[in-house]
Amino acid sequence: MTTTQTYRILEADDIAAYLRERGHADGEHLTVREVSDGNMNRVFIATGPTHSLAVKQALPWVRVAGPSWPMSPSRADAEARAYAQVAAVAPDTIPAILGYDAANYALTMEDMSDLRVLRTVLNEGGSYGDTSRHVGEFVAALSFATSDFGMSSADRKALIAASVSPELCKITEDVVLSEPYIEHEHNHWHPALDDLAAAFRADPLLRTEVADLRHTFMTGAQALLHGDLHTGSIMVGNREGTPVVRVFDPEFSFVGPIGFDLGLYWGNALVSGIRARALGIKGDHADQLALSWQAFETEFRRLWPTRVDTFFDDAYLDRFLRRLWSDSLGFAGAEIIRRIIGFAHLTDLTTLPDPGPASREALLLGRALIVDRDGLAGPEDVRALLEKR
Ligand code: SR1
Ligand code: MG
Repeated sequence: MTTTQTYRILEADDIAAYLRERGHADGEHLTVREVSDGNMNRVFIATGPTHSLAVKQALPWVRVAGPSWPMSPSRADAEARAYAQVAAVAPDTIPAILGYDAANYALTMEDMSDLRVLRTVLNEGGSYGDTSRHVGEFVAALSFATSDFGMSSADRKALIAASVSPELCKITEDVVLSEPYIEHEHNHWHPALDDLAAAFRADPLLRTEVADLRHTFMTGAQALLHGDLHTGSIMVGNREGTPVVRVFDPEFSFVGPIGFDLGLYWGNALVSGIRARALGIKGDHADQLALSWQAFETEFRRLWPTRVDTFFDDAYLDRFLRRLWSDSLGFAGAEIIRRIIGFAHLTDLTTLPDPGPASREALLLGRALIVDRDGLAGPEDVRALLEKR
C-alpha cells in the first residue's frame, strides 16, 4: 500500500479557490467551515449568498488515528463509484454529486447541513419516521441492480473487478469480524464489561460463527454494497414539508454479501432501541427491523420478474431471501459486539449516564443474533428475543 502523499490536501482556507477552479463557484464570497465527523475523512461546507456545497476529501490515513494508521485515499474512488451506481437506480436516496476530482480524491456534493444525522436524532429521543422503509428500499434497489439478477454475467464480472477495495475490506474484516474476539490493541470497553469481553474471547461457538460471517463477507460477492450502513451514514429531515432521507458515505463500498448492509443498519437500530429503553424513552424502535426487512423484501420481490437470468426460479428467490435474512442477523450481531468491545464505539451507549448495563444487554443480544441466527424465522422472533431481555 502506498502512503506517500502525492496530492493536494485541502484546508478550509483553500476550499473557495478550489471550488472556483473546479467550476463549482464563481466570484461570490464563500464562508467555509470544516465539519469532519466520521472516522475516516475530512468534510468542508462552503456557503455563499446563493448556494452551499460540501467538499469531502480522503486523507492518506484514517482521520481519527492520524498518520500512524496509513490508508490509501483511493477509498474516495470507491465512494464515487458507489454514488454513480446508486444514482442510476435510486437517485433520490443519496446526496446530489456535483463532481469527483480523482486526482485529489475529493467529492463535491450537495450540502446536507439542513438535515440531521439519524444517530443524533435518535440519541436525542427522536423517532425514525419513514427512514427504515427508505433504507430497505435503498438496499433492495442497489443490490438487485448490481446482482446477477439485475446485470448480465459479463457486466457483473466487470463490476466486481472495478469495485475491489482491499484496504477498506480489510478494515472491516479486522475491526468488525475478528479483532473483538481476540486480544488486540484496538479493542477497548467499559470496565463493567471486563468479564463479558473475556468470555467472548474464549467462546468457541461464537468464534466459529463469526468466522463463518467473516468468510461470507470475504467471498459472498452478491451485489454492490454501501459497506458501512450504520445510523451515522443516514441523514434525515424535511424539505418544503416533505420528509427527506439520504444515505451517504459509501466509501466502504464493494461487491459483497447483501446481508452486511441490512445487518449494519439493524445492529445500530437495535442498540438505539436499547439506549431508549435504558432512558425510559418510548419510541418506534421495536418496529424498525421489521419495517426495513419488509421494505427490502417487497422491493426485491417487485423487481424479481425483471431479472436478466430466468434460470433463477421463484423457489430459488425464497431460498436466497431466507439465507440473506440469516446473514443479516449475523452481521447485525457482529456490528453490535464490535461497537462495544472493538475499536469504534457508539455514542448511543457511551453517552448514557451508566453505559455498563445497556452495553451488557446489547453484547448478549449481539451474541444471540450470531449464534441463533438460523433459528430466528422472522422479525417477530427478534422482537421476542428483545422482549425476553
Ligand atoms: C478505522 S475505521 C473504523 C470504522 O469507522 C468507519 O466508519 C467504519 O465503520 C469502520 O469500521
Ligand atoms: Mg463513514
